Amino acid sequence: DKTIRYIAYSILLLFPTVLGFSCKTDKESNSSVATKPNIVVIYLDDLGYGDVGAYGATEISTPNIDRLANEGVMFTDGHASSATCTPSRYALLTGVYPWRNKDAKILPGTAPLIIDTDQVTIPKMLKEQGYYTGVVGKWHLGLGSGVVNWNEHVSPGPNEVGFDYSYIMAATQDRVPTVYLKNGLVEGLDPNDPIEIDYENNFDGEPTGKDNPEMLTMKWHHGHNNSIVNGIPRIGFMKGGETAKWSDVDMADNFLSKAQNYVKKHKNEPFFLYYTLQQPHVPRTPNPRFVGKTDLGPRGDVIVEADWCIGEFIKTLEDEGILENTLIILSSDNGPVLNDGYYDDAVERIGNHDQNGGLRGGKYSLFEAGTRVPFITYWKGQIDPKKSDALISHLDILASLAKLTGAKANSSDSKELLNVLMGKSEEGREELVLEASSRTALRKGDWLMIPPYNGPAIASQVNIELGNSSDFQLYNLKADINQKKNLAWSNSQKLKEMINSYEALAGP
Ligand code: NG6
Ligand code: CA
Repeated sequence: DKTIRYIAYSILLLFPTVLGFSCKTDKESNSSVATKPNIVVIYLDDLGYGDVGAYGATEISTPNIDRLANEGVMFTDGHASSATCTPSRYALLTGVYPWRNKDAKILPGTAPLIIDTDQVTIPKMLKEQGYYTGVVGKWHLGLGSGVVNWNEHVSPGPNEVGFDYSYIMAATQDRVPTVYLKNGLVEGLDPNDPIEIDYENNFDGEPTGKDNPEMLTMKWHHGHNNSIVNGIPRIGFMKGGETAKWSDVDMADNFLSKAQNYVKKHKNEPFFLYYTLQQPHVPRTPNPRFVGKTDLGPRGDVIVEADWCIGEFIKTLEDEGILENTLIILSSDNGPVLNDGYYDDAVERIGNHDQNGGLRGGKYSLFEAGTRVPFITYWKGQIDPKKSDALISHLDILASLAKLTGAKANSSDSKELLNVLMGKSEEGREELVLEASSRTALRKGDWLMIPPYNGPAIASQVNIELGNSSDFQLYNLKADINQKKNLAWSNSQKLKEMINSYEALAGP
């Protein structure tokens, strides 16, 4: 009788599981049924196509990103909208091509917010579907609407474009102000030591990287010779705010713990988290725990650090019992660069590492390495492991998440590709306009067309081919992924077709 009770009890215990399982099968057979899993976008800064083990890196070990890639959908043709940060982040959050917005360019730390507070954004859309929404990490989409007073509540910013919670650095790690803002307020600010920021003129008597090399722990190569914070010369001038200044070597741990706390606090409601890591953007400042983890110097070490953070973050989802109910999308805002303005051995110690993964160009470039980045979707129990060659852009995340959660999104630039994100289809985009520093190019099928652009073929300081040429360029990426053979004149029919499509999409 004890045994019978035990069996009955077990059946009772099992029942919800069985129910849950049959629900799931239902869901799978009818993809139009909206669900509300947690959604996390993990966004790295300047991580290259070849910087991740799963994408071919052998000199940097990234087991945690590899796990997501190997157990989720690993896209081989996934693109950031642009080859620099601000426009890519604008496109990701709004689903709108950034070249439609003249302000979507690399922003100084004093730039106003470039997302309209009336505009649709992923967090706004998800909020309407009952999500709690948060951003932790790099912002770089501007703050305020004119001159920002950093000693008061800074607004509009992330909280005005859909985020319930924000914990951010305003711009980049190499730009002032070098402080964190929590929900619009500078964290740890002493009101008796107010912050002043200027991107043109220094404040009287303040040292600079240019004039005070003796104070530097990291040397500047180009740009980056204004105010000195923690021995590192930055872009822009800053005075005051001593107690609020961040510690560079603790930034990764700090963002991680904020992301973990966010998950713990909101695990019982559907949540959206936009977790934007600062690595491997300059200045590369690995925590001492990670120094020497690779033979590549700080650039390699901070990638290992970022991978560790991602592993810890996933562990938190696991420990809180919500990994199976969380869709993770991981990517990078633009392609890689070695020397981006500091001497940090990235070039000297590159050895056998290929940050581009064989692609031409890099950050700032219209060639493939500018925008083709690691792009992974992972959802334990819902997404089956797969390598997908579908063409997909960060632009498409908005419309796809709308479909997933039952929201309405009428952005024509953002294509609804939920089945592609879920690994159920390889029918990605037919065409995509790529952008690099306001220049655009057209991808269509296997073809890429770059119109003629003035300007240097190579950005000499960063040593990256930009894609500029006085001629049209036409590449067949299927036959020539390295973009070695310009077919513009040998295939004039194709060129004409591409020019027509380009003009229809992105022309004046
Ligand atoms: C450039 C900086 C570069 C980096 C980039 C923004 C100089 C000379 N170079 O202007 O170091 O900060 O802006 O990178 O200042 S991004 O990933 O945020 O787009
Ligand atoms: Ca970037």
